[in-house]
Amino acid sequence: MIHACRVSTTATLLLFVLCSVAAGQVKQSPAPDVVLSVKGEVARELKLTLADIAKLPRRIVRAKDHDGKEAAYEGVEISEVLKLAGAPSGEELRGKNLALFLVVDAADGYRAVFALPELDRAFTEQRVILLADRRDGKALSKDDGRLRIVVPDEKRHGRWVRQVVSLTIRRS
Ligand SMILES: Nc1nc2c(c(=O)[nH]1)N[C@H]1C(S)=C(S)[C@@H](COP(=O)(O)O)O[C@H]1N2
Ligand SMILES: [Mo]
Repeated sequence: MIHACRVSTTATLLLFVLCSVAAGQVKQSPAPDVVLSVKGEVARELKLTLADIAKLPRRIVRAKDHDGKEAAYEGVEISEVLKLAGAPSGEELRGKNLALFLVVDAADGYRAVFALPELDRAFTEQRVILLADRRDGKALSKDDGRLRIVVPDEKRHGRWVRQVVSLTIRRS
């Protein structure tokens, strides 16, 4: 009886160890639903899913796309994502921090840069730079990808980065 009990205790322990190892391995592989990495000179590097992004304050802006068509773009301001990552903002954007910039990377290797004050409410009251995930109430097109930058007040569309995959804060 005692012997049987020991065997089952050992088996339970073994099962526990195996399960922990398996769980650890699952944790190590990147979550498949991560759509955006935020990294570089930030307090906390982030890997965000669309659900994480949906929890941030949302905005809708009307803007003309590259074909001259007006549309309602919905998403979150880049500044909100940077705030979540603890990137310097507002009062902290002084001295050496004014040499910080944001690199937006797309899945096709396209990249565009923004200076941090361009994205900061303390510097600019009405300017919106949006990380959009919807257009006219629908998910973005396949070409746009899951996330696209929208800069409503820019007449040229070079910085309207499609298929955004990461935001990196760098120091020049
Ligand atoms: N990922 C990615 N985004 C991009 C580009 C690109 O080549 N790759 N081209 C840019 C340029 S130069 C312009 S003018 C617009 C064109 O927008 P459209 O593809 O919606 O017409 O997308 C911008 N965003
Ligand atoms: Mo362009």
